[in-house]
Amino acid sequence: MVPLHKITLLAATTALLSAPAFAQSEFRDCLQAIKTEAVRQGVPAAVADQAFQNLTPDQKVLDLDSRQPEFTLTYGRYIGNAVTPDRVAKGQQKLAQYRSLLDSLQREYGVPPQYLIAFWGMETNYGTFLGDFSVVRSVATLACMTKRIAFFTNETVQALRILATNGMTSSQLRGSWAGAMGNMQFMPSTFMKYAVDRDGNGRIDLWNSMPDAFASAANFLRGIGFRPGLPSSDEVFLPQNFPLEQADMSVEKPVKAWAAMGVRRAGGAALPASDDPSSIILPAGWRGPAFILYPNFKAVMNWNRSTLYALAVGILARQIAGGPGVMQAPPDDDQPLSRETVIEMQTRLARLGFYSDEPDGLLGPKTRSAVRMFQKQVGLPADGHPTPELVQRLMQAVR
Ligand SMILES: [Ca+2]
Repeated sequence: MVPLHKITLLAATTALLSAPAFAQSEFRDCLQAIKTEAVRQGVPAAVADQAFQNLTPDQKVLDLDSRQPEFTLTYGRYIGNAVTPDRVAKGQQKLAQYRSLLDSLQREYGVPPQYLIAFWGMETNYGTFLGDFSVVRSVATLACMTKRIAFFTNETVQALRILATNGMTSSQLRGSWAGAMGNMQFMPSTFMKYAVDRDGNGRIDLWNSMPDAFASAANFLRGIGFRPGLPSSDEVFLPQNFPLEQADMSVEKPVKAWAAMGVRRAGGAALPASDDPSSIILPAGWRGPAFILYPNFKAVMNWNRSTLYALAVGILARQIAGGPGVMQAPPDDDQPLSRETVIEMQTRLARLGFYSDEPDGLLGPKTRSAVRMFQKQVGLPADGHPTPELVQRLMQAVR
């Protein structure tokens, strides 16, 4: 069944496009403004004209863009889908296949081979899903027909720069519906800033050249802060008396300080003797696994803002390199919450004075921190993780 709010959104978009003459002339004006900026950045006018010739907005892109997740992602479900035995096995094969290239990239860029393979697996399932949308059309549609004007205007300008500098036609520039391209799903701006021609044929080809794709990913990771040293994260065991309110990304301590509190690596080994700043998180609550996040976790989050994505990269990389999987299972009764439930929860947390933002249905750090305050107030373990039981208890406590 299509939920009501989606019907409304679809109706709104359709209404917008049923005034085609109006929409089309607005779209042409928008493209003209993008072309002006592209020319200012050195793109030949002819390249922009060729790319924008007969270009129309892509309704499919707008439909995909207006889709909102109806449920929160649980750690268990996300990691279960992202780190499958098949993905680990394929990753190990790919690691062996590209070993010498990846070793030389590690020497140059400081990024371990298993991370490049893990990103490849996460982004496109090792090159299986590259996306077949026209990137110029996608990013121009998003620039001209959504509210993220500045971001996608720049992406469109950068896409035109790729055409101009890399000798491509716009029909060759294919990617995901939101403009991410090639084996590593680079946005046009990332391509222009970080992509490199590793195989030396004079063109950057992130679709067909694995040397180009891997070297570009390594260069990007180094650019966004990945440094040789500790991995991005490790699974840990917490001592019995661990103060749960410190399991939060905003609480940073030297690795040694966590070790002194009794935190150990999962399995019982000591944490690395390091002064690097680090945090502990409990992505499925206190009954699930705990992770320590090292500085490289932030670099991985600069690639993708999702904490679960970044955890998945670390877990996958470890297993691809032959390491163990996660030892502690998530609680099997952990349920995704609907957007509406999260909004109800936020509204009630606001009435208690624990939450002050606009209720948005998203489980971000502020909502988790508000949940923690409620848990403390009613004497529950303060892990900031909303289970269905907690939501029920909150609904009963606040009306
Ligand atoms: Ca090349």
